[in-house]
Amino acid sequence: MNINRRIQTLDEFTIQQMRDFPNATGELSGLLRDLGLAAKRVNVEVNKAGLVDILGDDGSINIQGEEVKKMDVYANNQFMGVLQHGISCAGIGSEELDDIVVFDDLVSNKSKYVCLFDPLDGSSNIDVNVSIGTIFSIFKRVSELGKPATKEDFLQQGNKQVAAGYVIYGSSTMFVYATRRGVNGFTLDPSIGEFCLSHPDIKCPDMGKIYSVNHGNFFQYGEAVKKYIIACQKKDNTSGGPYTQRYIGSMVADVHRNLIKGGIFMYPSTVDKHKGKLRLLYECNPFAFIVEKAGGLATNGKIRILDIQPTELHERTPLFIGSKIMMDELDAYINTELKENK
Ligand code: P6P
Repeated sequence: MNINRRIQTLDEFTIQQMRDFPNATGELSGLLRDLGLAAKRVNVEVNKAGLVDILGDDGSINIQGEEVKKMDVYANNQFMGVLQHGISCAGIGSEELDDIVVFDDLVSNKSKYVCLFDPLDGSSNIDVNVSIGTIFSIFKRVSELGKPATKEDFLQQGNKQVAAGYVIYGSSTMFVYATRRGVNGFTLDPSIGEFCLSHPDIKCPDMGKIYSVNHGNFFQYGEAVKKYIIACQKKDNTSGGPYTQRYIGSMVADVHRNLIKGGIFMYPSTVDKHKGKLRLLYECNPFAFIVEKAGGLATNGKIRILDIQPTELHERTPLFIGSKIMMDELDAYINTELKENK
């Protein structure tokens, strides 16, 4: 029977990728499939969040000092659970957990990879039905296989990631991930309960017309950032502006939109948050890896996000990420300020 194989599922795609590398052990494909399974389970609860008692706070405060939403806890447990009971991950780091969790069992200690994730980013938007997401980052271990994973496995530079991705729980639910071979997006087909390849080989347009930043912090930003934001609003700016401002306070939704349409997303340092708000390991590194693989750029205002050497699990960094030409425009303002301040 000739089956029309127009649509590839995530599982089929990861297995196909593995076939292209005969020496592949299948562990990375298995890890991605595990993440896809957890994403489907979280999606079910996110989609009915308004109907069941899973909204609101669970009463605890996480290491970030933020109220933990019940959905945060549920999502964290789903992602940690599938990875802990899988065969492809030696341990995890999570925005919701104070420290890494090393799985330390015979099977997991032989696993080649560790995973960091923000299980449900943008959770403050859960109660008002705004798109939220999961963000993940995968590293090959540097510690000895057969023994428990160590902190060094997690504190690697972002340029060492083997894969990174996100799930966006929005008007549709998408699983987008990047490896060194490129970026591919899969949309959940509820009729078969599978993520299906819908956005093959995603490229970030070199130029866009969208700038995303929290204008409420405008007077807390540095001079170069303020000048660039003003330039984005000016008619006939260098790129035929003004640009359109889009910012919904959910990183996954904001960066996903700009990745597909072109644009720049900024979370600069502020007077109150001199290292910015976003976390390096499980928010900025994965998105920097994805956007760079799609042809865009990502910096902290000085160097590539992927070149930052982490020292702490929950450290934060300023983030500028998006279309190459827009990032170069911003860079010109930053370099001018540096010259003026010399
Ligand atoms: P602000 C959500 O809490 C989050 O971590 C990101 O998803 C989002 O981009 C950012 O914070 C929004 O922060 O300070 O602009 O509300």
